[in-house]
Amino acid sequence: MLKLYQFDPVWGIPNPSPFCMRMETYLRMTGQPFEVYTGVQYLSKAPKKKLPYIEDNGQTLADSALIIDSLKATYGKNLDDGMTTEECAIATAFEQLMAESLYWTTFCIRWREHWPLVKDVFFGDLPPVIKQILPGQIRRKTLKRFKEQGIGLHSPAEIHQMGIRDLGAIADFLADKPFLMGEHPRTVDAMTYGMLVNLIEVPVESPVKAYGQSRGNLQAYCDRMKARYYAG
Ligand SMILES: N[C@@H](CCC(=O)N[C@@H](CS)C(=O)NCC(=O)O)C(=O)O
Repeated sequence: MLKLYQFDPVWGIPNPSPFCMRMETYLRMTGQPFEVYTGVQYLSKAPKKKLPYIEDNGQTLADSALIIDSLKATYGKNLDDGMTTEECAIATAFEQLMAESLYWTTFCIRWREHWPLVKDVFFGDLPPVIKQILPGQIRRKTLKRFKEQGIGLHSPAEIHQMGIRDLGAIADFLADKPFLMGEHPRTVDAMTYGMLVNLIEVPVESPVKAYGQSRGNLQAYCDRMKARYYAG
């Protein structure tokens, strides 16, 4: 059976990583049977040193988007059947907005502005001596990466402004549709749900979260996805 490796769930949501949540949600959406293995220890075994990754039929695959492409090719189940070329292009653009823009905003807010919370949630279980050293080292590396990527060069206010712009685009496009592309849940909904939950349903306060919560259709969308794919 397909094995999914991801972080431990925290904060009462399926996963604190939008990409792990995207992967799990996609598998639930397709009805593919899978087993979940959770823990930060899987990072060192991950082929690209990031989670999620999967093992399936003797193959190890990394990167949620590439895994989804591969599963579509292997199992032939495509949630996007029937979408027009234009709809597919829009869905891809939204996936990239979330994966390449909103994701970085979210993580910058967590790691830069809410470090005590992040430290406690992600590293709270470490043995005392390691807890003194390791989290600080990881944070320094992470902040360096944010700067190299570009997002870390901006002020908190600028980052909030960018996050609100991205969230606003999602809320405006979703409007009163049940799913991002309309009546039917599509692949893009796996990323959308993973990203939105990680912004508006976590105890990480910011103007971006407040804005997301003020757009009622986003919360209603999360409730709909939860009821459909995570009930029971
Ligand atoms: N493009 C990758 C991104 C995965 C990713 O960035 N995972 C983060 C958590 S959200 C991670 O494993 N970070 C650990 C690290 O960079 O050390 C995907 O879609 O799977």
